[in-house]
Amino acid sequence: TDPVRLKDYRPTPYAIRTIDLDVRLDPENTTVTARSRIEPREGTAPGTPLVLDGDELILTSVAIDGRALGTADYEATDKRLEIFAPPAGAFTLEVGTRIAPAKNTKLMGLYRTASNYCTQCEAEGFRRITYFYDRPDVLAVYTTRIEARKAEAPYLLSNGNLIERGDIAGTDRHFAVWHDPFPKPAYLFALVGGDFARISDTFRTMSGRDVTLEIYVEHGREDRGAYAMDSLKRSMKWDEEAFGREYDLDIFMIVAVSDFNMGAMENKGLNVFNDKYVLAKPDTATDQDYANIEGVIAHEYFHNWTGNRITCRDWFQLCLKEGLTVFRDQEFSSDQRSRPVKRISDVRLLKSHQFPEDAGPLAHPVRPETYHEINNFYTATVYEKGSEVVRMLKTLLGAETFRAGMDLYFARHDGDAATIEDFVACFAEASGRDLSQFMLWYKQSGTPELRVAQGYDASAKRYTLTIEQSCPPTPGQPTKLPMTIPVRFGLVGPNGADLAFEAVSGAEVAGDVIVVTEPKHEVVFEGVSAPPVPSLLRGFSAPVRLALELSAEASLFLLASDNDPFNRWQAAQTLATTALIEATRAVRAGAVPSIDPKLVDAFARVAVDDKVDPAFRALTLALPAEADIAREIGSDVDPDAIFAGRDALKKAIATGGRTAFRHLYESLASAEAYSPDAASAGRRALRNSALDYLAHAGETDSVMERYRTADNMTDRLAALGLVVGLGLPEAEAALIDFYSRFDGDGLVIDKWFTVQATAPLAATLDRVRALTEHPAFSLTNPNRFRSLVTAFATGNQTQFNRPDGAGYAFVADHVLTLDEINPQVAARLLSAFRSWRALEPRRRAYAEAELKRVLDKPGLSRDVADIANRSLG
Ligand code: BAL
Ligand code: ZN
Repeated sequence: TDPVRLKDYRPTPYAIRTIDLDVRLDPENTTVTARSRIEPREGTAPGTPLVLDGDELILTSVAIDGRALGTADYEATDKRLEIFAPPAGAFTLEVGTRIAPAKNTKLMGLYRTASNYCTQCEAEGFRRITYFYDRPDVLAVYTTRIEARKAEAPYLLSNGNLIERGDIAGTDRHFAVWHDPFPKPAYLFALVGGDFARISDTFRTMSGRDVTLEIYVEHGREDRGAYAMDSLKRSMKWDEEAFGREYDLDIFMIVAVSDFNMGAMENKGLNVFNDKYVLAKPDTATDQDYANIEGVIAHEYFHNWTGNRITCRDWFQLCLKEGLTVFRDQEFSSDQRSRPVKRISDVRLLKSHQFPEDAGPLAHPVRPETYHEINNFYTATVYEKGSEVVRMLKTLLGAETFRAGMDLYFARHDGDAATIEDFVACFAEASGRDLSQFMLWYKQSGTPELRVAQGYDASAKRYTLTIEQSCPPTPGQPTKLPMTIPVRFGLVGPNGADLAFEAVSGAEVAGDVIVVTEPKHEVVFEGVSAPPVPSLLRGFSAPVRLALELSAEASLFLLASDNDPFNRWQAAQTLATTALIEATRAVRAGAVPSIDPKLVDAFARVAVDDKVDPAFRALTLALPAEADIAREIGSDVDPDAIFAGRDALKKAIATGGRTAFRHLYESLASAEAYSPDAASAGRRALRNSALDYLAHAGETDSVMERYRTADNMTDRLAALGLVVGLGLPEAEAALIDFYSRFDGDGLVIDKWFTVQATAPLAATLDRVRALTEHPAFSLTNPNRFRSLVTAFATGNQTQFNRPDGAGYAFVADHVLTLDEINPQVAARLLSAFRSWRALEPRRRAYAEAELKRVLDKPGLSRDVADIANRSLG
């Protein structure tokens, strides 16, 4: 089939101004009546057909202005409804449809979760509820009446404000009517009906309005909602302070559900959440869970302005709301926690998820120009790289001008369905800069590379940086144009302070940012008193790869002395990466890797440097992941060799730093009650890192003791991960103990599945296969499925990439099975193959054969077919 193309964008011939929905909930037979006020747009010729989207709908009635249409007046399939000749001028269309939420396993549209009803409409789910213009540039005012049996659904919720509710006399049913005054696209519609526990609070906005806040959770989980509520209130306040954005309805609701394809959804006034991003208490949620909850609550709330008040013209503009909103939630978390620690965590995520995407067959621009299935574009590129692009705008323009550009964007486009051009134009106007070259960040895929060489002329006190940019070919884009790349930098002098310079030429340098725009710059600094060590890309000021030959001494110096914390962390990563590539090479050559004692010593010193924030130390001690090393190696990858090389480095650091780690582990013991704040979480992370190294030095006694005495999930899970991952003799007993403690608690059992699925052991595949038969596993619940099968495919480099191909076959089997149930989650699983071309020939052949086997299956969903096609393309 033909793809959808950005260049083919046309507005609809008709506008839909209002829609009144009447939804009568029933598991097998829900009826939906949609009454829409429709008018032709300017220039639409009278009699132009009205063509609405649908998906798996049963049409029961169509009427215009109160008159039922005859079968000669329209054509209905389960994919579309065409009214051949609508009246000239405005008219009211009434469409009746029937749906079966209990049979909806795709979890798009209206579906069942536990014994409740909920909806997911982004991107194209509303068409599974009624026939409509299911696209983001059709903005209507929604009034929603919901009716259900009172016992089945005591709560009936939708977008906006509640305007009426009551019992239906003489029946066991009741109803509620919600009205959302803000025009919105269909993807932001939501409806929930069910029985929940409710947590309530209020927030007073900056203009003094009181907003009711409600979080709905499964009965019995009331004690797990406090952190989400607290995060919500902090988000609301932060958006007022940081961006001047105030909430606009009288009520803001969050509903936590256990069956959800995505993380959460920003429906106007009624966010629906995967419950893993709402529910937390210390003995069931890790510090990472708490941080994720804070971030996702903030993200969905921030969408109220960046996404809802200003939405996207078409799905190609997805990054307009997603990249920007990720940027906003990252800034929020930075302000709530530690900025450097947050930055490092975000860059780790970018490098481990987005860089591989950009380097493989699924690479696409931040704003793609074609798609077959939009669900497959909710990617790290659109989200995380999209956020980096916004961050670069701020770096280039400065904080004040950036804020002025945002203010202009909100003022000018409130109520619009906008484009990336609209967004960037606001910053061009606020700054007076020409941002046309900057637009390439939205259009060109692939990770640019900066090649840097340096020279110092002592007699002239002149320092030169030669900077060359390039970008590798990516699907559909064999050649690239040079981009605008902000390089934040410092010239670090012998005492660790940045050296001053008297003049600079060869590139625009604004403050501490070199603005790279040409294929090659010779940046000449005059009046530099001593040979510096360059600290480039401070704070990771651009999402690029940096190729700069620095000696180990220079990297060690930066690790100890750079005043930019990000680049101190980066220096450790660079040192470790170099060592890991070497070690991997040695393993493949059949040799024993030799590890530089200076590196070991540097890691041990970082571990016990009390002047440094524990969270930062923990991040510095975390070696690059196997997938990161694979990406650095780039081709002919042997995951077993990478694992062995990494294990050798880890053991060398563990053994060499044993005393330091023992000291650290003991000195960080705490008698305090658990608190999820960033400082306490940092101490736990560092202590668990010390435990990890001790275990790798063979001191495994501490691990089981840690498991038994843990008083919170962070510590218990860290210990369980080590016991199982190292295949210690106590593993089985620990797994049985863990299961029995948390039996019936789905989100915790997910952790139990993941620990087993990600163990780098030869027996893992058989175990995972057996666990798919476990009563707690489920093909229909996305969290359960992902915690086992997707975790195996994406979190277990050696076992997914088994040399016999059995890991690939297992995953492909599950892609095919799940495709018939939930294509979106199946397609996501298949993208685990995205780096297959970089593998050594034998594994590559097995992976390719499995991708082909998937593609050859008749009746494949568009979601899975698209990933399979592009992966092989
Ligand atoms: N809009 C889909 C979920 C999210 O990014 O917030
Ligand atoms: Zn989002």
